[in-house]
Amino acid sequence: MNVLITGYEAAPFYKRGGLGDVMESLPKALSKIGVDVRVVIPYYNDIKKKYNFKEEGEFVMKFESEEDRIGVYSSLLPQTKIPFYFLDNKRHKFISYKRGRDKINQFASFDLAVGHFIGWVSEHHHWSPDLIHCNDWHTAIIPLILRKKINLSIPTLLTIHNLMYQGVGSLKVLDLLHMKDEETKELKRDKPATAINFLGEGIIHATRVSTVSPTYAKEIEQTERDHSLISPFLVKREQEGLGKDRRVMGILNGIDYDIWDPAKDEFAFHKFDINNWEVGKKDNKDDLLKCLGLEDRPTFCFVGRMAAQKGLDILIKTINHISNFNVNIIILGSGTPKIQASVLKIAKKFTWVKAEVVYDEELAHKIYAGSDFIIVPSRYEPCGLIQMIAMRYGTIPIASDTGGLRDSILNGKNGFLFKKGKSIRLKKAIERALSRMQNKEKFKKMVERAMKTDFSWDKSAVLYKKLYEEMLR
Ligand code: NHF
Repeated sequence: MNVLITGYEAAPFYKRGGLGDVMESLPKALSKIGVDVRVVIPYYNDIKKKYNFKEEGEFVMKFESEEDRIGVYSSLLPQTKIPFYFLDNKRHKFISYKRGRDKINQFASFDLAVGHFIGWVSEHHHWSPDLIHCNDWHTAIIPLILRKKINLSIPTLLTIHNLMYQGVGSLKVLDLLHMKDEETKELKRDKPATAINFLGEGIIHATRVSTVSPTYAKEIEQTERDHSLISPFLVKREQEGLGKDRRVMGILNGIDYDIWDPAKDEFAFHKFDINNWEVGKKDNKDDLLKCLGLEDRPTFCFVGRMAAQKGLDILIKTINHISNFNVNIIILGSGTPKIQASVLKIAKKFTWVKAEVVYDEELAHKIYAGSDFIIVPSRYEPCGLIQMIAMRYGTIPIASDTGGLRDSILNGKNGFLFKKGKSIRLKKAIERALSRMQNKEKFKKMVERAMKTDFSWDKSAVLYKKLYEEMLR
């Protein structure tokens, strides 16, 4: 089975978030179980500067009023035989925009390029995909382009990693794609005539839609259906399913145990495993606290993007109410200036709170290895990777009861869940955690259970393979 996976980013070549990790680890795991998988992403200037791959060839496509030349570059994913392709629009370079209108046009052009690339790769590399796996809004109009523009009937899977980002822009982008009016009038119906929602079009046109945890799949179908921008598309998919399986399927992400393994971690102060974790964690904690100038106390951490989704406001509120708890809080991450400023403010207020407002991979490893607990107060969480990583390092998660957090944490067994959005509930969960820590035997069991929980990609890859097979039947 040949599968072409596409999306905005893929580690190790270009990584900005959790999707980047998935686009590296899932192909690896799929390839181990016999799926012939290849990946295609934009050839951003950042990738070009770092790797400067050799050009394999080019093709031409019409976008706007011009003929665009698209260069094809490629490399194998390190330590594998999996080909990764990079497409370069020679007139309008693919840039890693943070936000903005131009992003809509850029990804329309990239998605069109992927459509044409399917022909290029089968002609030049004698490999034709049986199925295209798109990820998030950036590549969500590929199913539409394949059906209405390129005339290719290949099954498509759209995986939603975060429903909040939908790629909403002017409907004019369809003119740039040269999609004739009669082809698009279906899209214009029932919608503000000027807007296109990339993720929404993906939901309507993809053969199957999935997301990154079973609970988030339910949340998309139940909660979002009623009150979000995306609901008309979900309803339309349901009503006009045309024989497609209409449910949003949820497959939990995994983590890459080649990268996240305390026994091999070069960044941690000390390596350890399930057999010597008590000594290992203590040594890591001692060095971590010394390096941050903190006293020896129960230590809670937060690692992640400082975005509204991640619920740092809830954590900050809670911190103000636990100053008599005699604990340490370590916060690591970067993001929106406003959230960063409030994190720095709370760290200034209490000596037992330390904040590092940077993206620092090495320090993240040290924090996972040296903390007792990790707090994950997300307002919503499609899957979440940090709770799984922390568990592997024997660091107990205290997380909002939502999305993939609910699917990966067994409340009271290998972590704690609290009602999302409520600082008072977080405070109570911290109390529960501290009292569990005092009961040495029970706490030991909990840590060992957490370390042993299997979050390997192997399990999830089998589910994806099954889904692909179903789609090809
Ligand atoms: O794990 C990768 C990641 C998820 O919950 C995470 C998120 C973005 O919000 O699937 O995508």
